[in-house]
Amino acid sequence: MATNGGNGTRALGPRCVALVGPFQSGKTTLLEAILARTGAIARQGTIEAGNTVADASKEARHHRMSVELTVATTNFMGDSYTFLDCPGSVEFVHDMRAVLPAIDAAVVVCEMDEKKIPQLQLILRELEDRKIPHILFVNKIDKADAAVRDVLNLLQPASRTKLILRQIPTFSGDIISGFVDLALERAFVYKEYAPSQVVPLEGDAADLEKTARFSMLETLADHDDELMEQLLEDIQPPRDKVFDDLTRELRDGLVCPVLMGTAARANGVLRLLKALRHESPGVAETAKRLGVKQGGDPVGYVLKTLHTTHGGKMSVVRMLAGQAGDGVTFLTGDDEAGRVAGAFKVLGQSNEKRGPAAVGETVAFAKLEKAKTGDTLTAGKQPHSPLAKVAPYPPVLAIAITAKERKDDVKLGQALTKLVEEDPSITIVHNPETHEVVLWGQGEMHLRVATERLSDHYGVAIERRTPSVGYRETIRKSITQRGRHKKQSGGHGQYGDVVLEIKPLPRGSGFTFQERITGGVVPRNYIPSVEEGVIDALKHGPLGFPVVDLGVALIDGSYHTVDSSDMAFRTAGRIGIIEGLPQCQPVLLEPIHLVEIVCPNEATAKINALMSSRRGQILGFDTREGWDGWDVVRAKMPEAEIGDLIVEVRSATAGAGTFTFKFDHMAELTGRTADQIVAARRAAE
Ligand SMILES: Nc1nc2c(ncn2[C@@H]2O[C@H](COP(=O)(O)OP(=O)(O)OP(=O)(O)O)[C@@H](O)[C@H]2O)c(=O)[nH]1
Ligand SMILES: [Mg+2]
Repeated sequence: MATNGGNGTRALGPRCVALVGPFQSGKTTLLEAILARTGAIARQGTIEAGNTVADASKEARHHRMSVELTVATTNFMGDSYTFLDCPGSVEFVHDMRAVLPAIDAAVVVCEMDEKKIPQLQLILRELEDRKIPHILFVNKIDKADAAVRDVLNLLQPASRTKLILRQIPTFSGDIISGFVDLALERAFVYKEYAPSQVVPLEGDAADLEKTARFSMLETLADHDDELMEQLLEDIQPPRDKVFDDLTRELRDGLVCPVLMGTAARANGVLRLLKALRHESPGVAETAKRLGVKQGGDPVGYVLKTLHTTHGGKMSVVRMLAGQAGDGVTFLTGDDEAGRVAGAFKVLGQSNEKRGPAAVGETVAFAKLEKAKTGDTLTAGKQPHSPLAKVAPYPPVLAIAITAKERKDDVKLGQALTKLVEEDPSITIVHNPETHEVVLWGQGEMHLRVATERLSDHYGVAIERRTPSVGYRETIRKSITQRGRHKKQSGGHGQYGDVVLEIKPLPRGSGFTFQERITGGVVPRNYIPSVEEGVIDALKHGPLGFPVVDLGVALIDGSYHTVDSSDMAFRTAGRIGIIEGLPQCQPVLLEPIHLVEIVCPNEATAKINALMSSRRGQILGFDTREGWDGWDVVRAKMPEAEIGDLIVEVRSATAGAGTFTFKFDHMAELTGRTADQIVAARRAAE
């Protein structure tokens, strides 16, 4: 570790820093400001002009939001920094979660907006759980008012880690025109697209600074007895000591510093970069946190997988030990991940071929055919134990898709494989019953972007539908039914004759078949064919759905020595069911799931009402364990109502609520809803 002019111990080596934060807080704009400030780009682009380095995909530009991770490497004061601009939308949160294990620090971009506090809380929890040092950057200060003085009171409830205000705003009239850095004890005025200018600290600002600085020091002193004594004895602590404490307590996760600025004008960006440079940890600490040893085989972690149009598959990898480049063969788990065919420096969508990546660097490796996001790679003989496991959240919304043109079926299959490789929070399920390909994802926008990508990026136009609900039908009455198949047309005839006893069985029994033939009225060898015919007919009951929970017994019948055949008895069995079931009072069955919704507790009443309005049977609610201010609501709910539930859950909870569900039982459904379902099924057929 080198020291830097007394400003604490500065970490060495290339850094990897994620920009995270609630939806639309200004992360992509901040990246733009950082890249402009550090000279990676000549001019700062804007979201509105559609010319930012991040969000360069057609989908991101179109929706004016980040829909995937953007990687950008730049240099600041002689060190290499890779910034990872993460999407803020909860629907794309997996791209953020997947990078967290291997980063040195995160900048949490947020706003002075009460409505975004629950989302901020979710993000801070992820960082706290993974012990990632993080700095809050309160953005859009250009729009803030005097309430900004109260920023800690607004933000602290979202953080379990103690927040520590590092800067206070200064005003000219009602407008925030600059800030005082409480550690440096220096006042600055903002300059548009240029470093802030130092001005004398005087007047009101000087008084406010004293108070704010004291409370910053008090927080630091919670973890430093010496500082505590100095404060009690009214001794001014040396500036170096303050910086040392800020650095240590940030790295140890004891505090979370709060800075502020206006990304759109690059205000406050230089101070943020300096805080990262001097105070945030580097790869040595990160490797230690992950248990990666230095001096042995090269080790890397896959942050993201991309399928680029020209370069093919690219794996964005943070090197945590050793160096690796072109020609290196990596292992992942017990398998070979592939051989690197080119190492690239990444700046948004542009790649620049480069030499081997040193420890700490974040680069894209081409053609690691078997590497997946989240994999731990090693260039040694033995696989490295996985550094982290980031399972995507269970999906909450589904659409059924088909290629618009049949000829694209194979292409669609290949594209889906790549889509899931790029975004593991998408799941593909083939429904054998309906032959649907069902795409499961994290929300409406997530699925929309996935389908846009299929057509724009992979060239497969698709059609989308609401996926079918797994309805079934059953019967409520027993009958005995004859099924006869007799055909006498010229030469060889067909003859099969069966008597079936059909009776309802308890819910969940499925289907049973018995034979109670006496005296060989139906010869043994034909009985399996009768059963086949019955099973075949049960695939499509009188209401149009598979029939379950019934027992069928073959009790009587007759045969013909010449005309009887397997085929004829199969048909007889089918006829028996087709003619019998309508008389058995068929009834629709719908799947009911056990749903668990988690939400901030101010939304619990709304969630309860929402569940009831969707035919949900509320089982109760509890406080969510380990989550202050959150509840979990449990209910039983028909599958049909879960379809787009997430949309309303999110709107009732400022985007923070979500749910999981699992199949519970099948329940009878009668009345108007049932009639509509049956009519729709008929129409579809
Ligand atoms: N007034 C003001 N607007 C800003 C500032 N930074 C960003 N914006 C605007 O806020 C909106 C969102 O900015 P983005 O940079 O896309 O925010 P983001 O956090 O990357 O958004 P997602 O990635 O979709 O979560 C855009 O309209 C920006 O122009 C700022 O400092 N001041
Ligand atoms: Mg963004």
